[in-house]
Amino acid sequence: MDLKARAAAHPDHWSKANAIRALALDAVAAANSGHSGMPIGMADAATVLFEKHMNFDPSAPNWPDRDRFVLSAGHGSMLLYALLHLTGYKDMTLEQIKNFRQWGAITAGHPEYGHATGIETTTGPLGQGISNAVGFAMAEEIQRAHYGKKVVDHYTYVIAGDGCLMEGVSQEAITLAGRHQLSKLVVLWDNNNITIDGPVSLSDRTDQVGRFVSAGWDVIEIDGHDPREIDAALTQAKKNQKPTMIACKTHIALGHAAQDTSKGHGALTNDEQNAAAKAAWGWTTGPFEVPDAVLEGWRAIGARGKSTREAWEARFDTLPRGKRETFNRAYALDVPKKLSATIKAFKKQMSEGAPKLATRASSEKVLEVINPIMPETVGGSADLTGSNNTKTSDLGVFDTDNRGGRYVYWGIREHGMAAAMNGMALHGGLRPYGGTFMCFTDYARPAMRLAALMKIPTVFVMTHDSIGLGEDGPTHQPVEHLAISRATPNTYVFRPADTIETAEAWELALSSKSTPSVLSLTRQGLPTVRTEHKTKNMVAQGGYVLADAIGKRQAILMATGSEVSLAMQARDILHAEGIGTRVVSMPCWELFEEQDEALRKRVLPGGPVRVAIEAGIRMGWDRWLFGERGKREKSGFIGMHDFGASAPADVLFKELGITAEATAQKVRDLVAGNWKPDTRI
Ligand SMILES: Cc1ncc(C[n+]2csc(CCOP(=O)(O)OP(=O)(O)O)c2C)c(N)n1
Repeated sequence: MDLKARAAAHPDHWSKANAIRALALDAVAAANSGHSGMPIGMADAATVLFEKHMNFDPSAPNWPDRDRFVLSAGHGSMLLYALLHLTGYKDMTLEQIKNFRQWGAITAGHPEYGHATGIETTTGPLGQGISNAVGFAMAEEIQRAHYGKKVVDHYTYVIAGDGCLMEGVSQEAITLAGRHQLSKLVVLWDNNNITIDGPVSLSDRTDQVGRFVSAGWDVIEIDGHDPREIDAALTQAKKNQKPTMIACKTHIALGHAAQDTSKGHGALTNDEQNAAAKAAWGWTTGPFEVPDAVLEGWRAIGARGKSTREAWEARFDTLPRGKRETFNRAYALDVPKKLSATIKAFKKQMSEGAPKLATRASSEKVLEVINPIMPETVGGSADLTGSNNTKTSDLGVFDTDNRGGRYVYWGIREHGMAAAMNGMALHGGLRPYGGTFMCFTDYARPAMRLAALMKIPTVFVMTHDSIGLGEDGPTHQPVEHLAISRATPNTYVFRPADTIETAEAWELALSSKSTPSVLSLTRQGLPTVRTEHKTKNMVAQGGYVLADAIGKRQAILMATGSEVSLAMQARDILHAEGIGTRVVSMPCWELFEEQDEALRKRVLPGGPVRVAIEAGIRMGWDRWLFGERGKREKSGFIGMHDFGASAPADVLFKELGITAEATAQKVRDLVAGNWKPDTRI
C-alpha cells in the first residue's frame, strides 16, 4: 500500500503518527546525530499502543499501576521523547526536543532512566530492555499476588528491534518469560530487516517466529503500518495466556529516500530528502511544528488516563491500612522500622556464639531474619541456589501456580537474571537480590553496570569469591572481579569478614535507595572476628579499626573478607615479636571514601608501615597503601598476581603466598627498611 492510500484510509491515525515521525526527523537533523529511521518506522505501532491500549497519566508519571512501556531499541529514543512530549509530560517540552542530545538536555542519546519522567528504563545496550521487561512483568505478577488484582493489574509493553533479538541476553529473557507464562508481557518486534551493517541476512537467518513459539510465546504477525492490524494484535495479546510477540513488518525510515536501507538506521540529515519525506507523509508544517489539531488529539490521549488513575486511587484507599503502608513503604524504598533492631539482635547473638561460617552461609542466616520482615525482597540464583545460599525457608518459589513466591530459579542465565532483577527494581515495590559465582560477574556485568548508571539498588550476591573456593580451579576463581566491581561508579562492593559484617552489609544493601550492591562472599569457613558486640553498623564506615596495636604502632594491616582473619593471625605473630600492629577491616571502600578526612586519618594515620592483604589483584589498593598519608617505600601487598589453580583452598593460600607468615615477613622487611619495588599487577 502506498503512503497516500495509508493516509486516506486512516487520516486521524496517520497525522498522529506523522507528528512522531516529523519530530524525530527534525530533532535528529538538528542534532546532526541520532537515529531517525526506527522512530519513523515504528510510529504507527507506537501511536496505536498509546492511543488505544496504554494506561498512563502524564500528570502522575509514577502511578504504580500504570502500564510500563520499555523502548528496548533505545537508539530510537526520539520515538519515546516524541511520545512523552505529545502526550503532555510536563518536563518534555518542545525546547527539550529541540535540544536533543545536547549538554544539559533531558533528551539524551539513549533514553536515560531518571532524566525525564515517563522513562521506565535506559536501554542503550541492545537486549537489555526486553530483558528488563521480563523483570517488570514478574514484578507485576508477584505484586498482584501480594496485593490483589484490584490494585495491581497492568501490562508491560516493549518495542524491540532486530538488534535486541540478536543479542544473546534476549534468549535468556525470552525463555524465562515463556517458562513463566508472563502473559502480561507484550513485545512489539520492529521487523524491518535492517541493522547498521546492512540487511539482517548478513549475519542472521533465525526464524524469529519459530524461536518465540518454541520458547512458549504466542506470536502474531502483522503489517506494522496498519493501525487496524496493530490494534487487533494488541487486543488479542492482552487476552493471551502466554507472553505475546507481535511481529510488526515495517519499513525503516518509511517514505524517506533511505527507506529500507541501512542508511535509514542513523541520522537522516539531508534537507532535501527530509523535505521530500515530509511531503510524502503529507506533513506540511515547519520544523518542530505540530499542528494544533494534531497536538490536541495527542493531549487528549495523554489526558485519558487521569480518571483511570483516580479510580485506582479510590480502590487503593480501600485496602487495609497495613497493606497500604507496606505497599507505599516498599515503593519509597524505605526499610521497615524493625530492620535495625532485628539486625542488632542478630549481631549480638552471633558475636556471642562466634560461629565459624563461610560468609555465604552467614548471608543465608541473615536473610532468614530479614526476609520475613521485608516482604518486598525477591531472591534467586542462577542455578546455584545451594551454593549461593540465597533461598530462605519462608520465600516460596515463584511459579505459574504460585505468583506470590519470592524466590526465582533463574536457571543458568546470569545475564538475564541481572537484567530482570533490574527490571523488578525499576518496576518498583520490590527489592531483588540474586546470586551466582563471583567470577560470573562477567556474565552479569552489563546489567550490573546499568544498575549503577540508573541508580537502582539491585543486590548481586557473588559467592565463591577467591581462590578460597579451592578445587574448582582457576576458571571459577575470581581474581580481577573485585577490581572490576570497584571500578564501576556508584556501586557498593561489600566483602565482609564474618557473620557480623555480613549482617551489616546486608542492612546497608537493603537500605540503599540509589546504589546497587555487590556482596562478595566466601565458600570457605571463616572465624568470627567481631567477637565484641557493637550495636553500631561498622561496615557503614567502610573501613574501621578491628584490633589496635599493642605498644608502639609500627604496622597497619588492611584486609577484606577472608583475609581479615589472616591479618589477625599476622598481628599475633608480630605482637609476639614486639611489633605493634593494627588491623583495619575494609569491607567497603566506597563507604570509607565517603567518610570525612578526620575519620579516615584516625583509621589510617601516617607513619606506620602498611600491608594490604586480599586474595585478588592489587589494582586499587595503592590508593590505601600510599595515598591517605601512606608511603610507597613503607607499603606492601599480599594477594594475587595471576590466575589461581586447582587444589584444596588451604594449599592454594600457602602455595600462592597469601598467609599470616608471609604477611608478617612483609611487615618485618618494611619495618627494617627493606622495601623492594613490586611492579606486578
Ligand atoms: C550491545 C550493543 N551493541 C551494539 C550497539 C550499537 N547499535 C545500536 S543500534 C544497532 C543496530 C540495531 O539494529 P536494529 O535493532 O535492527 O535497529 P534498526 O536498524 O531497525 O533501527 C547497533 C549495532 C548497541 N547499542 N548495543
